[in-house]
Amino acid sequence: MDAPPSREPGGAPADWPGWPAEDVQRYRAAGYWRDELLGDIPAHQAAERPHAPALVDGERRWTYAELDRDIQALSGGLHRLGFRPGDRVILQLPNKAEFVLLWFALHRLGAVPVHAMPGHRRSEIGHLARLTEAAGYVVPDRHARFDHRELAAEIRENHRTLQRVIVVGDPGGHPDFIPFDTLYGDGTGPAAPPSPRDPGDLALLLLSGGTTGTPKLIPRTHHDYAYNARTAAGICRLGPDTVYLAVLPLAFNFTLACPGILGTLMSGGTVVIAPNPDPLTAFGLIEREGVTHTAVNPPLVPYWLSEHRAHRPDLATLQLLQVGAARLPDDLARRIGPELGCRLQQVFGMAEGLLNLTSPDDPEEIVCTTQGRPISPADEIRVTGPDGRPVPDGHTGELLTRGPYTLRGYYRSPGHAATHFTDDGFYRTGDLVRRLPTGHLKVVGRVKDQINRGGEKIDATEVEDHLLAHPGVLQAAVVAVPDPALGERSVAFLVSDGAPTVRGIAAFLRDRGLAAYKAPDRVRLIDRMPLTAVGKIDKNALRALV
Ligand code: OOB
Repeated sequence: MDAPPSREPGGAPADWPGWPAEDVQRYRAAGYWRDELLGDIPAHQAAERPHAPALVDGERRWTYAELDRDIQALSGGLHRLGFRPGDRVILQLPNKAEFVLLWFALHRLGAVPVHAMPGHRRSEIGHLARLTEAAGYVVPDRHARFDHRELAAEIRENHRTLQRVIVVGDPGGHPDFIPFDTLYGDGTGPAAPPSPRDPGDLALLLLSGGTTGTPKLIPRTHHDYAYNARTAAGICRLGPDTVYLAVLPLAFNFTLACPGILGTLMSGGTVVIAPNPDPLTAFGLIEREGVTHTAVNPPLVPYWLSEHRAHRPDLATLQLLQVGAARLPDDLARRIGPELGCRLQQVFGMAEGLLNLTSPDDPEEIVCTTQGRPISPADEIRVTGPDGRPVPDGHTGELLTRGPYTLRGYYRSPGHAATHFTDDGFYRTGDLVRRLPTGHLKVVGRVKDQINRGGEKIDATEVEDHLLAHPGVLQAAVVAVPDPALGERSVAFLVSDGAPTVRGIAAFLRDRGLAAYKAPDRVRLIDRMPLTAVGKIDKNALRALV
């Protein structure tokens, strides 16, 4: 049976299954797990290289000593507000330095950041608040023409445990919301008492792309997350000279730890934050800051190539462009090196753990046509056919995995154990892959009921459940269809006694508090749903209609 890894309030053993005791021992003995606490990373670097540049956001800059000082002060402020070790705190911030500062300050205190994306709304945040019994919620004042304070007020109203709202910016008409800047105090107050956390404890909660209607939470420990970031940093050869540009959302596991922000800071390098994913913004920052590494998703690649052609920026410092989160077409992959003058690295990862990277040493053909191979020698891979038996290399099957940074079960969700995990602890990724004899994986499809809209994952069941609440909708099915720009788009097939439009449906889903990116791109009305032999909605038949 799984050994409980934690006795802390944030990671009570009943909340999530950890790794079995023999695996814990094995991962520690092999040196994968090194008893690191994520909150200690800035302090370690501040001792080693206090004056080296750590973080850049626009005109604001922090050396490691300054970063560590600010994190200490913030942790003291959080403690004075009443946050305690093990408390879960929902962090919903756009790409700003405050995300990094607060993330580490929460760790210093021993609190657990719960990652929300900037686009999440009442439905998603309410679910996070309920499931985690979060003690706090951190929001920007306004972002992307949305007033997050209004949402925060509504969430707090409906969730007893969630009393403290921290606003980065202007708290507006909410006098009891806490302005971020006041957390520093006068800068001389004591830091939070040393965190009593164990590296095996719950460190953060990531939101899964989901396939079962309600978004699931992924427990990540200090041990496994630090290992994830450190190993990826090694493969990408990060060091003190690395300048990493964070283009994708900071809350995304890819940007944070693959190797991203954590891998860079663990290596003594500099993190530069891009306020938006616009290629011209990125080019400007690459030139100004001498960026060496960055990461984007496949839909951004054509924009990078065309803007590069049009503006001819000087990208001489850029060594590696990581592309992942959705399938990068081979032909697009082949253009990156010659046109941008940097190396491509394909990244096939998942919030649940397993991370695959192509290596700077891989032949060009492998880099352009595979999604990499597992970063750890302890990653166990199975590729299985519909009968659950392993298929030979080169054949398509579902990817199953187990290892030192892949979860053994979701947070507070024992009911999902049987569907998402095998009896011996392998996670069923729902991805269809082919494995080459070299161990590299090609992602060729998926068995999970999900739409990958340019890297943003949409759980079909979650959207269908909301659609069925529409008074005019009798039956609903959401499917992915190929799209030249995003890779995939979502189409909702509806049996309806009205004539709902894309806009009408989007407004309806928005009123229900669903993130806007989950609204179907197209709506098709049909007379009746095609059914399979066992009476389930036949999504293959629906896809064939498009
Ligand atoms: C990343 O994480 P998630 O949790 O948003 O999504 C994971 C899923 C995978 O199971 C797979 O279906 C898909 O996204 N995916 C890819 C892919 N990378 C992810 N499908 C095809 N090709 C790829 N290169 O998306 C994520 C996490 C860490 C690093 C990078 C991506």
